[in-house]
Amino acid sequence: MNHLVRFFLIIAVSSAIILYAISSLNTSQGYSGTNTLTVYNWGDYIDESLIKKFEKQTGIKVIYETFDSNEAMMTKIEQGGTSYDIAVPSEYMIDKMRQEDLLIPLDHSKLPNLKNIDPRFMDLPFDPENKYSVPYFWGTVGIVYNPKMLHGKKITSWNDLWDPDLKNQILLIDGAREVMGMGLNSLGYSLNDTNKKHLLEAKNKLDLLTPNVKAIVGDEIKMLMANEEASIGLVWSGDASEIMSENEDLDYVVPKEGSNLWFDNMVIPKTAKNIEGAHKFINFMLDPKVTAKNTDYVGYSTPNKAALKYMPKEVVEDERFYPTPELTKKLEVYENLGKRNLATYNELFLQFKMHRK
Ligand code: SPD
Repeated sequence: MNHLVRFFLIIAVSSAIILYAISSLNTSQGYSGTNTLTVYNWGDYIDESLIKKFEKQTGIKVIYETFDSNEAMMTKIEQGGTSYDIAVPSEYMIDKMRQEDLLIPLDHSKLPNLKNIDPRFMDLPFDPENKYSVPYFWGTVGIVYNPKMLHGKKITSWNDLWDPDLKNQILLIDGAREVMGMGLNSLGYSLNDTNKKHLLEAKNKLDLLTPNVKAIVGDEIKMLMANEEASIGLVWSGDASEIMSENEDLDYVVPKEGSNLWFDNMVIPKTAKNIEGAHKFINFMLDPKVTAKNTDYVGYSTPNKAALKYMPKEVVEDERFYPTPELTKKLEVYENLGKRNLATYNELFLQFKMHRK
């Protein structure tokens, strides 16, 4: 045998051994390359014991990754480096992904548990007939506050936050649309305003809030508010509910000028490799008992009507977190404003963050 043939033989045998070792390692853990499922979700947004339960029930191994904003999620999906099988964007990003052909249509025959969703959360403008998305959680944006630290002062308006007595007292979630939205709403403008003059006015007004802003943070806002590190927080309603379960002194309000009503839905991105498994995962998450357990853990509001009977009455009857349809009608859902306008929101938010430094 000449040297070259021997060389290629050695390479072939070593590759076969390595491939065999990898595949037996996976098999010994109960999964193979084809029955893994990569789930991309917001941080702190699932009861992880349910992932274990799903793995046990289906034999599918879940690889779980998290993001902290719609924009970060979108960038990762567009880059296409990871084969995400499930993602959980909010409504305006679903609209954008759908328009950019980044989503796979759902096979509703594989989602019998879809019947559990309250029709109020189905067929919404960002995804007519739920062709691409299934409701996961929903809520509002508002202010969580600590009346004890505020010496009984009540918060009812966005403009209350500009009170000079609140120096270094406010925490903001790190979201461009949420923070810019607060500036816009406080001036009486829409959350979907694209008028450059109004956007700049909102950003300038936010700059004036700077002395009161202690920090702009991610999920740690829950721990900081519960531990009374600040007296006011701009938060998503589910985080407020979680904070208030840790510290009963706090309260949550949707300001009188109006605010945002949002929906986070499960989708199957174009990057998916396990479309069958993705449908199984979505259907599993829609099971009423699974949803009730997930909702209890996460603290956000569920759109799953069938799950409500497995949840504490005081939770589902709390109108701060399950606002009535009359109330939600007064709130605004973020629209997909297009690449240019979204970039303007992000840029102005960044400038506001820099202004603080
Ligand atoms: N920690 C989970 C946060 C999920 C918040 N999603 C709300 C998005 C509103 N656009």
